[in-house]
Amino acid sequence: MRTTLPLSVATATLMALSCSAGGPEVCAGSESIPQQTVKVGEDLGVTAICFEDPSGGTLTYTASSADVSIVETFIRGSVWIRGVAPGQATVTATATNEADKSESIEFQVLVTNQAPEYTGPTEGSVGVGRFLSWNLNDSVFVDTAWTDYFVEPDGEEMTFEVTSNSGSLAVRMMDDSIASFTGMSEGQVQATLTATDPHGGSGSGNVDFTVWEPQTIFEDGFDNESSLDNYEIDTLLTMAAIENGWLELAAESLGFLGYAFRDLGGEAIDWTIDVSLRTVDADATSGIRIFTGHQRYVYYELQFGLQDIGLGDANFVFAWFDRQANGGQGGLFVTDDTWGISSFVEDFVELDVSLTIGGNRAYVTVDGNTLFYLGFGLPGELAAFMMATWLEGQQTGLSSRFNEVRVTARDFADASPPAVMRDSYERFDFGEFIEVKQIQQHK
Ligand SMILES: [Ca+2]
Ligand SMILES: [Ca+2]
Repeated sequence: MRTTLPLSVATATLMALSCSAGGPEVCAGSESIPQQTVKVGEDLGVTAICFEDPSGGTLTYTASSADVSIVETFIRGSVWIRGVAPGQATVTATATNEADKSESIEFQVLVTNQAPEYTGPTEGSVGVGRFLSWNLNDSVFVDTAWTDYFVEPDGEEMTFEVTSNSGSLAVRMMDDSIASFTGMSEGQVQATLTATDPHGGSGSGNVDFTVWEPQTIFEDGFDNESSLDNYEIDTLLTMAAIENGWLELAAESLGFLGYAFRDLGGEAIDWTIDVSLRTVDADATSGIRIFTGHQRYVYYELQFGLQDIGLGDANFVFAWFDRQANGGQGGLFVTDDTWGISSFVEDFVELDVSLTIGGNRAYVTVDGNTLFYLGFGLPGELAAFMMATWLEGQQTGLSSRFNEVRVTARDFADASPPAVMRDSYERFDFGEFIEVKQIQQHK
């Protein structure tokens, strides 16, 4: 009677036959190598591999991976593996003797998946009616250092989700990676951010949000003549008048602004300035300057109306003044995002403009549309502001108009900070800030 060998025995017999005749052999007891487990980026020497040469000669080793996108092999005396991406692949280790005879053995490698981990901020705040957006693929400044929102140890793509445990904070993903948070009503809210990798591994982090009610620091609808008493106006440079609920500012001197300046006598923190404005003359532009009280970044400027800013044509521009630029002469700076031609601004008659700075971001909306949004590390205080008319051509006496202005903020600190601001513009001559400056691209 004929006996049929079990398949495994038959295979082993065949292998032994094909690889005999004086070649290297797998050590007795090492015929089966257990699955090896590594993480992405981890190196592991496969100590279970054992070959011997019956003739006692020297063996050299090689190894290959069936899928180098998952695991790579290399030789460091013996066979080593390195995890490349989560998954499973077969590795073949081969020993060759001096007579060029070889023997191989296969084993499985599992590159384990590591889930994303939340490393971003654990606290946030936003005012009612205001918003924040976080790019979760990006990093964020927390306390004293930059940190990623999420770390993906395997370097894989993540998909994101955001939830909120209260209607006080509306949340949503605006695109693949940008989470937005909008304050709806005062309260303490927990938002949860989750990232998931392609293998379904996920990690979450909770962010405790304070949704605060902005307080009105200053507002003026220009309803009567006495409004003018609220502002410092240089009558050599500016003709100011109030008519039908509008403040009109005509610029009387080339190279200077026509302006109405208001010192708040304190510092607004985490603030928004809302202003509705219009240009009257095509060769004049209209906008606001915000004085920060900071010695170096003295003011921010937001201007509307068609003009050539030196870098190109723009119908809006937001810039900041850096006193240390240009060898100490100071200069105005923009980024790509903060100037240009916007359809929201084109052919405007009256614009409702809102500029918000604080909490490491700055953004502008016009008529409810977001003009730009920036992660922003410059000073977040508002100590004073001016509404202004800029002349673009060679004609003086041109004007723009303002329907109302309102400053709202999370906090208002009176006392010492404005003295710093006073110092910053009095000591260095206030006139420095009412000249028209050339605008530069921030690098
Ligand atoms: Ca992963
Ligand atoms: Ca008005």
